[in-house]
Parts: sequence; C-alpha cells; structure tokens
Amino acid sequence: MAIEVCVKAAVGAPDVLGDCPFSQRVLLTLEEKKIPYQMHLINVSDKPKWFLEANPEGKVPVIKLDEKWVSDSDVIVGLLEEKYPDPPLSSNPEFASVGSKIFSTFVTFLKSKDANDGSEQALLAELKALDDHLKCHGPYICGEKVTAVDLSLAPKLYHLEIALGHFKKWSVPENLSCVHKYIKSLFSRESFEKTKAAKEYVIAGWAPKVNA
Ligand SMILES: N[C@@H](CCC(=O)N[C@@H](CS)C(=O)NCC(=O)O)C(=O)O
Repeated sequence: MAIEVCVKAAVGAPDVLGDCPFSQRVLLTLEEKKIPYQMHLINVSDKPKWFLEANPEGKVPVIKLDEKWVSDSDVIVGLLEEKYPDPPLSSNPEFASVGSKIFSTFVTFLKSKDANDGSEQALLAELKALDDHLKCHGPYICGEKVTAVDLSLAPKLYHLEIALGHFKKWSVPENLSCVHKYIKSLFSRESFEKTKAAKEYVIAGWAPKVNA
C-alpha cells in the first residue's frame, strides 16, 4: 500500500510540486528506498481543513505511518529508515553534521542587504569546509554511496544555486571543484529529477523573503 505524504504545493500553482527542501528530502528518501507513495500537494497559504486536523502545527512535510500522521523531516527520515531498512541510507554519525550550516548561512547571505556584513564569507567558509571534506571522503559525504545526509543537503544546495544565482548573480566558486562535482552528481540522480521543484517556483518561494 502506498504511503501518504503531504508536501508543499508551488506558490501560485496549487497543483504543482512546490519548493520546500524538507518535503523534497522526504520524497528523495521514499524514491531512493523505492517505497510507493501517494503525494498530497498542500497549498500552505490556504491549508485544507483535513490537513490541519491531521497536523495542527500545519507544517509540511507530514507522512502517514501506521495510521498516524508524523511531522518533521528529521523524524520522518529516521522512521522510514527503521521501517524500510533496505537500501540502508543511514549516515556515519561522525559525518552526520557535515554541511549542516550551509542552509542557514545561505539564507542569511541571500537576505543580506549589506555587502560588508560577512555573510558571504560565512557561506564561503561552510562551502570550503564541505569541499575539504569531500576531497578526503567523497564523492558523497560518507563515501561511495549516497546516504541520508546527502539527501538532506541536496535540496538545500539546489535552493542555494537557484536563489543566489537569481537574486544576487552569485555562484559557487569554480575552485570548489569537489562541491561542483557533488552537486552535479546529486542533481542528476533520478530521484532528484523526479522530486525537484521547477526553478521558477523556487524563485517565487524566496521572493517575498528577499524583498522583505
Ligand atoms: N523542521 C521542519 C521544517 C518544515 C518547514 O519549515 N516547512 C515549511 C515549508 S518549507 C512549512 O510548512 N511552512 C508553512 C507554514 O509554516 O505554515 C522539517 O524538517 O520538516
């Protein structure tokens, strides 16, 4: 039986898959584990009553497991690993936090209106640390095989590339070659192609935050 999963619909297009990186992380996990699922697209600016009843906090993603709705991508990914251990996706605990500050530093830089506030340098330092890690341990964060930590980071790097390219004409420096290779190999996975939001919706999702 297919697992029910609620994910974000695109801004202004409620019938199209939206731009939530946490939703994509859960979809990537389902795809990589080849777990059949039924997707409900949730318009987060007009949430359906049944969704709010099932999940009063109102955030996506949520997934129905053993008749219960479960929220939070960290919790969902952990439960999927327990219930569907094959193929194993758990990451080496030593490397579980690699790249974990990239998303927050990216968002700070994206929203920054002051070129001298150090936010670009902070992001560059995180990307450089990822490059150094991949140089020693790559091609994925835990080595030869993709694991949960890559599936969490991939949608965030996708947002970073699109949003910084669009709003700041900024891209990951060429000399971070391991990061470039890493991004290319993650984005070309079938699971990623199938679960990514279209570029225009990623831009539409960030626009109000950038222009705030
Ligand atoms: N920590 C949560 C974050 C989920 C989250 O922030 N979801 C956003 C969309 S990307 C959301 O549901 N926003 C709608 C709302 O808060 O009303 C997770 O990992 O699942």
